[in-house]
Amino acid sequence: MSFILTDISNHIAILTINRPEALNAMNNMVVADLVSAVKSCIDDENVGVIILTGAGDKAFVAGADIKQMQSNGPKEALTFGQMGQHMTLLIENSPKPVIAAVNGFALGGGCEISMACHIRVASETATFGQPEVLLGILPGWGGTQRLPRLVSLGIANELITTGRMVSASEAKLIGLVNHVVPPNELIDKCKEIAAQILKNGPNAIAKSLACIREGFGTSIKEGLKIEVDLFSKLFGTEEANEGLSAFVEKRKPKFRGNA
Ligand code: DAK
Repeated sequence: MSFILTDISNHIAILTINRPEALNAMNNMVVADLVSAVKSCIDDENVGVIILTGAGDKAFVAGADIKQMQSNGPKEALTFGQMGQHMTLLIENSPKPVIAAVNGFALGGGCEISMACHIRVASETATFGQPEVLLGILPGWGGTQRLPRLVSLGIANELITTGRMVSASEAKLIGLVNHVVPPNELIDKCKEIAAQILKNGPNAIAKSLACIREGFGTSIKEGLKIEVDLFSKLFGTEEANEGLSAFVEKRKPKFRGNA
């Protein structure tokens, strides 16, 4: 049995991390199951957008499994760290947008998973934090790298060195999340964003994400090179022909099935 529940409809895959009794804490098996579920969605032509959430109403993911880590030596920690980094890179590099529906605690590895997603929508009850230093460790699934890129250096320095948790409204204020909504509207809000995305060309979406990801942090000159390269590659494709012709013919483009 997998720790990840998968529900696919209307080209949207909802992946639910299902270990509510431990606030969806990530052990080796949960990480492996999430990797496999995300890979299946990436390979599934019927999926255009992935929504990632946690089971229950308390937690998105309360972090890596502290009970498992307690018995880890450096060798096991290295394997676990590499598995986690592979998981977060798989999400970040997904050609299909991944939306984090943060329904409660997103702490440590949980905050890091949400930051690897392309878009974050939080329930009003969500809480974010990188409390690793309280445990004598540090954020090891990309927190030290992605948090400063999302919220600025000074705020990341404070949040990581104090381990202070922030509410959903503060997360919105510092740019950590895109939207904050009441708990019962969380999945609908994510689906609404997904539906808007699904109207657009899948290849254009994938290449846009690649430009943003690969250009970010490089010089503007390097970033523009990446952009013009991927931009020009879209021309002559069936998808761009359809989008451009639809405009000229004053009709809606049809990029995928009946979406
Ligand atoms: N791991 C394991 N179990 C957890 C857990 C976690 N992270 N968080 C909660 N649980 C379990 C609790 O132990 C409890 O289980 P039982 O005692 O009932 O068996 C159950 O979930 C319910 O939790 P609480 O009873 O504590 O619930 P409360 O509402 O009172 O408190 C809380 C909720 C979220 C404030 C509290 O549970 C809490 O502080 N949890 C820990 C949060 C945390 O510190 N998260 C960061 C973990 S460190 C690595 C790279 C990355 C990482 C590790 C290695 N390498 C490169 C090697 C990542 C590290 C982390 O994420």
